[in-house]
Amino acid sequence: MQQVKHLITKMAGTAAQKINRPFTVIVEGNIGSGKTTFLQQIARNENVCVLAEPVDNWRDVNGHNLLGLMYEDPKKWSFTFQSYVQLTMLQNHLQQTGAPIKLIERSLYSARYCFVEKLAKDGLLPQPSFAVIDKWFSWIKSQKLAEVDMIVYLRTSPEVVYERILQRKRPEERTVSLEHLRSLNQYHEDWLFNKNKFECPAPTLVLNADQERETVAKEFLRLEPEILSTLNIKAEAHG
Ligand code: TTP
Ligand code: MG
Repeated sequence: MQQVKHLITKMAGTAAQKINRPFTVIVEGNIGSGKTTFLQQIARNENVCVLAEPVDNWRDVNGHNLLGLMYEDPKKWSFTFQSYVQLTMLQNHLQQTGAPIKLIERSLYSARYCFVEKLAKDGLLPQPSFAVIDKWFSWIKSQKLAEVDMIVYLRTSPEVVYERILQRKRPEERTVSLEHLRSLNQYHEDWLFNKNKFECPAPTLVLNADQERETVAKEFLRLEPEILSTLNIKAEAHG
């Protein structure tokens, strides 16, 4: 959607004087919340570098489908899978681009604060394995290798994403239950909405993503003044 791209361009232009790297937006939300679709609505051109989530890479690591293995036997494969997810997320954060704006589906943060956290709490990721992933995560953060400027949180209800996941029929996700989505939703909510669990690495814009995708994009546009003020930017100075 051309206008969405225009708005992000405007935000990035206004923030450019403050930072010496691309203005980086991460798009977060439960499985099936519409992150990929949202990114696709931002027209691709030389000003915007769009990095969709590397799900296909997770399905073929030297011929191994780590995503599939993780769902089949989480106790055995969660550490392997989440270690690789962390690597591919870091690669996205570090991806060089000449574009002034970078949009990333998910981030190191949601992998750690939602998925890894849940696996550990559910007893599927042993504490020593959790500790290793967390040490890597903390070190990456301390080195400022995953800096972000804005979070777009596509907020959904578990029932809606459950339906979408059933419809899209990703083979690995056939065992995903409504209960699992409710729990994952709570991790996202505590992190990005209630803000009572983990730090938010950037100002967060919350969109109701139960709606049709066109409506979500329109809502994003309608919130322009709020976005700009959240980012402490005076829109009129840069119109
Ligand atoms: P999502 O990262 O939520 O991506 P999606 O493409 O399903 O979302 P959208 O429809 O909004 O575009 O999940 C992809 C799959 O990877 C899903 O089965 C959950 C799994 N996953 C983990 O198990 N651990 C992780 O750390 C991440 C990031 C994903
Ligand atoms: Mg996606």
